[in-house]
Amino acid sequence: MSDSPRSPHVSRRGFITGTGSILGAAALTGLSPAARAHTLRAAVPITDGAHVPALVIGTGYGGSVAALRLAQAGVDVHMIEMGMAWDTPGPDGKIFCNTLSPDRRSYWLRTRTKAPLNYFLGFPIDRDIPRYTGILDAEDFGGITVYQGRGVGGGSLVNGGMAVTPRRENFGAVLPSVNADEMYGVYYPRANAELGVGTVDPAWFDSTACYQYARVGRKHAQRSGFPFVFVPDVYDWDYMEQEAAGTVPKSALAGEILYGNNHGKKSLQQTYLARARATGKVTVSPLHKVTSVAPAAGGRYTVVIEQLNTNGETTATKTVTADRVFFAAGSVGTSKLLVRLKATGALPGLNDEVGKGWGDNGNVMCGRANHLWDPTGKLQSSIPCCGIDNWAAGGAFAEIAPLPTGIETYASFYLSITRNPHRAQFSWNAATGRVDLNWQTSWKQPSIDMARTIFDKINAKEGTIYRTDLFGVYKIWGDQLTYHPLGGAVLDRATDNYGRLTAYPGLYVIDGSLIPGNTSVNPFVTITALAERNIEKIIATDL
Ligand code: FAE
Repeated sequence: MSDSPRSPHVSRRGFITGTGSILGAAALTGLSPAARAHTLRAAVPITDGAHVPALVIGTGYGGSVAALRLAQAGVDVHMIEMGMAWDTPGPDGKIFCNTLSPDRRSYWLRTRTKAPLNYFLGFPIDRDIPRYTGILDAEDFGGITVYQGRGVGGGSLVNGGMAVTPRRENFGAVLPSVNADEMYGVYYPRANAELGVGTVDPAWFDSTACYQYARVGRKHAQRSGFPFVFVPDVYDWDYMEQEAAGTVPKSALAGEILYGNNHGKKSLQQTYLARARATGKVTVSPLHKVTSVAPAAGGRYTVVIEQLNTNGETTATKTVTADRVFFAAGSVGTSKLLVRLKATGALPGLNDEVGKGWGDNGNVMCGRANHLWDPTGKLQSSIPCCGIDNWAAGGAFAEIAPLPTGIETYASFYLSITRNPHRAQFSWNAATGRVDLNWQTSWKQPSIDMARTIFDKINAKEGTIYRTDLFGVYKIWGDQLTYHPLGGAVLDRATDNYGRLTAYPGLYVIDGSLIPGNTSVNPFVTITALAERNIEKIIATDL
């Protein structure tokens, strides 16, 4: 591990002078979809009866960090991913579809889209699509829909790329058992450097049409006395400037987000996973889903894996053995697996904290209706780059989000992250054979109240009102969902302080399920940094 600590506050150009790997990743973003696909294609599906030294379940942030660092330590790694590889262009020449024309590539095994913002001017905007192993899973539980990325790269494929390090004064509440000095001195800088984090050039921000919506958001925040902050992102800002200049194919400026970005965004495919594959020691099996992990002879584990077709049907069941298994299936995926395996007798020794401590990172959305003299612009970059920080005074951090509809909406749109205290639990339902989550929709009320500390004040100051046409018929708050599932296998509770499932030597959790429900900002930098911390310890002491 040769990375040198860096400031978590990485400047726009700062990361470009960093490691060669990051330069390589940045260069990749400008390639055509076909060229990117060729660069990334390396999948050799796992075979029935195989033995692997390290098996990683899932290819999101936690899984990618684990794979890279294990491979660099000389360990052969096989990654199992239930989603597709997303390395092959479709008939339109593009790997991913955009938000304006969602097709079968958009949703995981749905026959109708389920857009997070699903109404416009009070009319539903969801549409029928063919059932397919698409990229965005809108997973429904009783009281909440949890959005997650499906495919090689996990959430990095679908997310907005907002790469935010929590304020240090908030860290004690985010991960109480973790040494903050180590995180801010070593692991946050390492994560930021590897992910290729940068910020928009403020001068370009002030002049480009595609951030008019964000400038309106800034003006309104500042006139009400709220701190406005630029938010780092893993999008290639130089590429976006070229998009605006019309010299390269458009992605952020073509409504690409939620269902993948064909250019510009440095997803894990361009960063951690590219480096992992370059070691020659990491193999990925897409469209493979882990269904069981149980102890086997000789301290190994038996892992059962279903191979899927693009209709979601099982075409083969494979049983392999692994010396070590890393659960990196995301907060929901890992929690569901562990809860089921404990309840059904495969891993009965898991402790009673498994499934507990799940939170939604306090997500809640809303829109404000602006005056006709305050347009937000018909061209909106799909990549958010700024926010309103009222965490200390009101318990809310609101990102100023785009509404990339292609028409003037006169709306300001926000995703707030709030200090919601509620925590839910996953439990095994033997009658249905499913894992349930006991989150209640009414538990969003504290989030709404915290978001209102910002937007009631802005509305009063600006003489504006909330939009009521974006989440239903006369509905102000997008309170039915989260983009940021966290917890379910909480660090130092369900696991030891480094993610070890101590009853089963060789089993580890290394994803967002370790974080107890809230990060005060967007979560993936914290998930990545924590994974860096934990895998370093595991490699040093367990291998
Ligand atoms: P994750 O990235 O979800 O990866 C888990 C992987 O495991 C997925 O690829 C699954 O398909 C796979 N998997 C699950 N179960 C199985 C199984 N049984 N067998 C095989 N594979 C399996 O986990 N965060 C930010 O910080 N900034 C943002 O701007 C941001 N925007 C977002 C926008 C959207 C629409 C969404 C959905 C999320 C956003 N997030 C954002 C959240 C972020 O993507 C998320 O916290 C991380 O991706 C979670 O990382 P994990 O490694 O925990």
